[in-house]
Amino acid sequence: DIGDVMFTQVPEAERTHHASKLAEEGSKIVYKPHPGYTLDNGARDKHEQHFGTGLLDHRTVYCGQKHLRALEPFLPELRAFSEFNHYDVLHNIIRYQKDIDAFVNVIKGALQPVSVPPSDTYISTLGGDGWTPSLTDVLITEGRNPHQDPRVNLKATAVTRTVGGMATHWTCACPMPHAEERVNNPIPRSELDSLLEKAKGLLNVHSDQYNDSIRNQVVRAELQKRFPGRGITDLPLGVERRKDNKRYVTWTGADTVLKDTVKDPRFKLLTETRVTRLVLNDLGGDHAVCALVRDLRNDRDAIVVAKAYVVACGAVGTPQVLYNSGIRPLSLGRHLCEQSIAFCQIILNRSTVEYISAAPQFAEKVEKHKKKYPNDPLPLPFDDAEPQVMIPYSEDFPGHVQVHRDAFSYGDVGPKADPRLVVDLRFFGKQEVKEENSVSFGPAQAPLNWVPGVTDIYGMPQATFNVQRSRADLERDQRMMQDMVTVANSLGSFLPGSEPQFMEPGLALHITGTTRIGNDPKTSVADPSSKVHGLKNVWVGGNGCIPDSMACNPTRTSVAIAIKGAASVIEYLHSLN
Ligand code: G3F
Repeated sequence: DIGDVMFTQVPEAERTHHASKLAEEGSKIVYKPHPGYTLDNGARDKHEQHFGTGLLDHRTVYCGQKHLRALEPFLPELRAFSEFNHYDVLHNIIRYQKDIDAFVNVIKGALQPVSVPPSDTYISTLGGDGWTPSLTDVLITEGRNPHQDPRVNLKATAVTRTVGGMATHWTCACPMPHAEERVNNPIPRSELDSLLEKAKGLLNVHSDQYNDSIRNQVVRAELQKRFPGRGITDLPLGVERRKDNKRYVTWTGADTVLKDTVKDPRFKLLTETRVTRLVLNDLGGDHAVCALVRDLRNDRDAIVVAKAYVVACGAVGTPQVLYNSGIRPLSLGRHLCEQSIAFCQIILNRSTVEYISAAPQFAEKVEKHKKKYPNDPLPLPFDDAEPQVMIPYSEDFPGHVQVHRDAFSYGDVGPKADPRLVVDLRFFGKQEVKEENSVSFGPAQAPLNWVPGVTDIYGMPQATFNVQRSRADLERDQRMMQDMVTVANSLGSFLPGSEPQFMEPGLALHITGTTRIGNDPKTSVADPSSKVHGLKNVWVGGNGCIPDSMACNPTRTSVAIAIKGAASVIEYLHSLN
């Protein structure tokens, strides 16, 4: 069994090249559906030409034992592609660029909730004799968490378990953090500035890729006129318009950041693998000697021996792996912050539509559209890019605001309205840094009625949240909601069903602080270089490293911190020689 070989997103030329070689060898290729992937028609036709039959609308190529010999000479190359392509940012797929609402389902499918209290399994309407838990039963349903008090849960927190992680579907928003969002960061100011600049480069951040969009221009101009002095600009995004077709963009993801790195023979990717724990040396426990990993396909354990270890499994997964490794500094999982989200969608004002029809700067595009679609009542070309506008964090309005279209796991429009007129408003609020706001994994920090034998669905210690918004947080949220209503009303009317609302806690997916960096081992997990306090060769990475409360999207800050961390790994490796 050679396993699956993926052609996903292999450049067209190379894809057909391999395809024809394989066809010459007379091997028969059977395609098997792969969730979330579709081929655009062009690629599909080419495949059909080469293989004649057997193509479904997906990209995975399967071949059985008897074709192994024919394939053998190409396997190393195909495997290399296969590993590389697991990383792809899924919204680079044309299907989702054409229909952003369809992408909501991809995100929903990718997100796996973290702590689901068993109370959610009570079925109050279950009549008859079906089994339902009694008051005294403690429910140990696989993956559910009897320790989770729903009142302090981050119910919408979720993780993406795939190579490339959340980067396979993230929004790519990369604003610069405001000074108030980096007060606890132990990295000196000017150094952090230059790291943030480097992060911008790695993430390919641009603020001008939506300049040509009519909607972007009118929304931005309207907001700038109504709210002068708030620094309204285009949203900095990890994105670039494609050179060969300006209609589409390339979003940044692990694939664009790592580029050729993955082709380095020293790079090995273990998919479908759980990192169980790091194993520390017996004497003193001051360094890791190996990582214990489990191949989830056959439940076989293996050890990985390295000189340096970096745990970067997300803001919940990283402290989870450390906890399971017996690395449990006081601050682990604590000082957790998550953002509140106020959300609504509006339909643009009539006057805005009239303005677009009459504005000379849009005349050429509008004329062209009218000519092609004389019955369309709207003056907006179907391929006009969505608005991507930001109201940045400020002392007076300490929230991060995105005025855009982003079908995240919510906010699809479907047949409700003409999507060209819909604008989403997302306001992200901070949370005070409090030690007691936490995610915990086991008895050391567990409540008294601790139930043993509870693990997450992967057999790891179950994450339990204890997060509350303080009075100051709630008052700030209230002001933020008021601000959102004012801003929304300036642009249009609320889309029924998407009226102003606070979203479920955790939905921002921006947890910070759980493995925070700092100089004091009592209040942080790692030093300013992300090296875990007290350990010589273990580093952490990801949003958990951020020691501050942030309103804006944390990725750029995490990447900045990680660049410094990477330099310290290199320095450590050199010191061994
Ligand atoms: C998006 O619009 C933001 O840009 C993300 F950062 C955020 O995680 C998401 O919404 C959550 O709803």
